[in-house]
Amino acid sequence: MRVDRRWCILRSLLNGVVPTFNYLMSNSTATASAAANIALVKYWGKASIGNNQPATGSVSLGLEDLRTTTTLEYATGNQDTFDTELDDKARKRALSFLDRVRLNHQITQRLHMTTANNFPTGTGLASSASGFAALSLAFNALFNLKLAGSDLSRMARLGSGSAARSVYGGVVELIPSDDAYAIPIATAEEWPLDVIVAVTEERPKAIGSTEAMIQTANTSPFYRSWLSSHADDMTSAKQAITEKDFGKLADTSEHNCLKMHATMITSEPPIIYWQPATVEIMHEVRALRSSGTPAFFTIDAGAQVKIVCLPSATDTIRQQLKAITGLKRVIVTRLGGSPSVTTS
Ligand code: 2P0
Repeated sequence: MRVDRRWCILRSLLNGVVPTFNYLMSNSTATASAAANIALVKYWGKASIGNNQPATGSVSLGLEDLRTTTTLEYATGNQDTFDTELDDKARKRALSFLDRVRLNHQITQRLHMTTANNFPTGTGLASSASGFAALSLAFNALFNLKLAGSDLSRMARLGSGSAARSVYGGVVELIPSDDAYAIPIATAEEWPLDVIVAVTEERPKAIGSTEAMIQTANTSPFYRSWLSSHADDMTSAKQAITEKDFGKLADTSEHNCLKMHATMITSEPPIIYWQPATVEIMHEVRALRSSGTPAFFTIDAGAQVKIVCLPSATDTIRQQLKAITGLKRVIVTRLGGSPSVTTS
C-alpha cells in the first residue's frame, strides 16, 4: 500500500515535469481486435448519461466473426490523428473518449489511430461495442497499463455502454452499479451456439442508440415497466444459460427484445427500427421453433434480426430465410469473440 502511494506521488510529480515519463515503459504500437455482441437481455436506458451507467443489467453473446481491429501508435504532432473512414461524429466520439481515458491515467501523449470494421457500421450491429472495446484494449496495451478485466470493461463503457461487454468473448453479464462493469459468465465452448445475422437494411439507422434511449426514457409510458420487470428476465436468462435450457433462453430473450421495442415504439416521436422483412423473419423464426427447430430471434437498435440457434439448425434456417423478400444478406457466425492484442 505504502509503495503504491509513493509510486503514485512520484508518478504524478514526474508527469508534471516530464510528460513522457508515465509511458516510458509503453509499447510503440498496439493492435487490438474485439468482437461485436448481441444482448439477449438488453441494456436500454441509462442511470447516468455522461458515464453510460446502465439503468439495468444485460446479458450478451459475443459474435466471433464481427470484429473491429484498431491500432494505436504515437502521433507525430501534437494532435490526435486518424487513418480511417470514421465520419465526423465517430471521430469526435473517439477523440472525447481518448481525452477522457488519458486524463484518468495521467497520460498526455497524442495518438494516431487506425480502425476498421469487417461488418456494416451504425446499422444495429453493435459497431460501437466492438469499436470502443478494441480502442480500450489497444490503449491498455500501448501504455502497458495492465488493467484487470473489470477495469478494462469500465474503460470501454465510457465509450459505449455495450462496449463494456465486448472486452470478453462468450456469454457476458453487465452488472449495473455506480461504476458498472461486465463479467464473463460462460465460454463458447461450454455451450456452442450459432448466430445468423439477417441483414434487412444496409443504410445507417435514422436515430442513434444514445439519443433513442434518452427519448424512450423521457417519453414512453412503458419505460417504468421495462425497468421494473427487468430483474426477472436477467434471472431467467442466467438460469437458462447455466442449465443450457434453450427453450427457456428463447422465450426470455424474445420477450425481453419485444418489451424493449415496445418502449421504443411508444416513445414520442416513435422510434420504429423494424422494416417489413424484420417482422417477416420474426414470424418465420417463431414458426420454425414451433415445429421443433431450436432457434429464436433478437433485434437491437436497428432493422437486422439476429437468429440464435443450435449449430445443427443453421443450414435449415438459412434455407428458410431465402424465401424472405427484403432480406439483403445473411452473416453467419458462432458464439465467441474473445479479444486479441498484439504489441511491438
Ligand atoms: C444492448 N443496445 O444491450 C442494447 C440493445 C441496443 C439495443 O447497447 O449510448 O451503443 O453508447 O451506451 O451501447 C446500444 O447502445 O449505447 C445497445 P451508448 P450503445 O446491446
